[in-house]
Amino acid sequence: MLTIWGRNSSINVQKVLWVCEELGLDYERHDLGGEHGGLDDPAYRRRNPHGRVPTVEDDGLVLWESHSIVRYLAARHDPGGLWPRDPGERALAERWMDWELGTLWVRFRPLFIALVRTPAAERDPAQVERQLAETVDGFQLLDQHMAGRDHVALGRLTIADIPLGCALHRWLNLPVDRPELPNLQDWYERLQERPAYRRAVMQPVR
Ligand SMILES: N[C@@H](CCC(=O)N[C@@H](CS)C(=O)NCC(=O)O)C(=O)O
Repeated sequence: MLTIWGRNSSINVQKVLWVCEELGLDYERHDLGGEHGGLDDPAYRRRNPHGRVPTVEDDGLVLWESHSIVRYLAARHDPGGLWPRDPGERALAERWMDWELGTLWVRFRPLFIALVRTPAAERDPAQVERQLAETVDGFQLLDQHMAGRDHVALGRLTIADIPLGCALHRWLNLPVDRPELPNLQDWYERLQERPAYRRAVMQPVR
């Protein structure tokens, strides 16, 4: 049985939950982080010295870093599906995971923290404007990429869709003025047809 530690409001936990739901994996989840605390508990730190969520344990294997977990679960349970077998095809999918973590989220996270977790009186409007412009720039790139595509990479749902589909839900539910990004809107509508996406990702944005 797969064990997952992490609150389901966390974008990084949602990536793991979406894969589990998509593949019908049996798992148990323990709330941790955010209002649940527990990240500094010595027992948790022994599993995850980084002290963040998610962490998983699968048959004695302990893993943290959401994208590593997504890769592991997809490779173990869905080779040829979520996990592209061909190294070239896999690289085409993985680059979008890396782009989400290393570029898009780096821009989007500070904006998210400012708008959702910071009281309005404590926000720096000029900074928020800058963060918004950078985030819009990232989602515009993705919108252009999604023109004429049903999925982020290859012709099916793969590991590439997982982080970006999670980020998309946050973006489209953030209390902010957004430009029209029609390809992303279409993609969001298609994602919502997936029960696994609705169950794992479509949590209130907080
Ligand atoms: N790169 C890590 C980041 C993990 C991370 O920062 N998780 C956040 C939640 S999204 C966290 O643990 N925040 C502290 C908390 O929830 O209390 C990953 O992808 O797993």
